[in-house]
Amino acid sequence: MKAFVVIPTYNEKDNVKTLTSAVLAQHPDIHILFVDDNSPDGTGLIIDRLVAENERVHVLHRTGKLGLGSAYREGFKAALSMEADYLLEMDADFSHDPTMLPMFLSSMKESDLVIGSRYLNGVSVVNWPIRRLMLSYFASAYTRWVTGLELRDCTSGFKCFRSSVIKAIDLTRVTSDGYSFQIEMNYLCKQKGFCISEIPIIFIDRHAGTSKMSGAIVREAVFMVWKLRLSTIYSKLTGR
Ligand SMILES: Nc1nc2c(ncn2[C@@H]2O[C@H](COP(=O)(O)OP(=O)(O)O)[C@@H](O)[C@H]2O)c(=O)[nH]1
Ligand SMILES: [Mg+2]
Repeated sequence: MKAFVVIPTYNEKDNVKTLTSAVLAQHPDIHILFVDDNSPDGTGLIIDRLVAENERVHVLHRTGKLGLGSAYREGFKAALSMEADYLLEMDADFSHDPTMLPMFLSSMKESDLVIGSRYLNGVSVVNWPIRRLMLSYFASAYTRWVTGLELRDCTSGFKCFRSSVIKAIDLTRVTSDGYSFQIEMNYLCKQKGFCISEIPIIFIDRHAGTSKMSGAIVREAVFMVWKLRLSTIYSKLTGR
């Protein structure tokens, strides 16, 4: 079994080394694929050293900041070409707890996509400013309302896909650049009838580095959900 943890990085120099040992320690069949967008803080060079030190660490270097969504699309393609059985998504800032990885893998027995949920049992988020927490919490409620997705956490970035799921989705038609990539992928998985489940996680705000969240990322998500909904209505009406 090969499980690839795909980790997009932009200015994460203080996190990648400790994260690598924490992730690799969880299971002997886990590989890491970093997708670094030419981070100005030198993250890419640190990752190159980690790749040289360990055959389970891989990296995709990109020319500039191209967004989290495209980082995952390119990372998934590369991981599939390295015969990944499972494709995991994880942030590089320890907001996602590496010790949860075995739980994701064991939960894949019954599901095609397992989502680490911050809102399964109330709210499991630590140290986020209230504004940010409200934004995230209501983004899920808004997404449920517009798309009909029945997930408690529609925007979580801690997930595990069976590789056949990613193969079944035409990634060239997935257009989100920012965090609405999570919504779009969840929605396409549901449309294709894959079995999706949520497991509870605790999300802790980052210690090192800064968030890449922006107004543009929020705006993209606000409109993306309507695009998804309208595309379903259109295909129902036209049968295409
Ligand atoms: N390669 C790449 N990684 C990104 C980009 N934007 C964010 N990331 C990474 O995506 C993950 C989540 O970003 P973060 O800023 O922590 O988001 P937040 O937790 O929602 O504030 C982190 O590992 C970032 O380094 C990007 O444009 N390109
Ligand atoms: Mg973060």
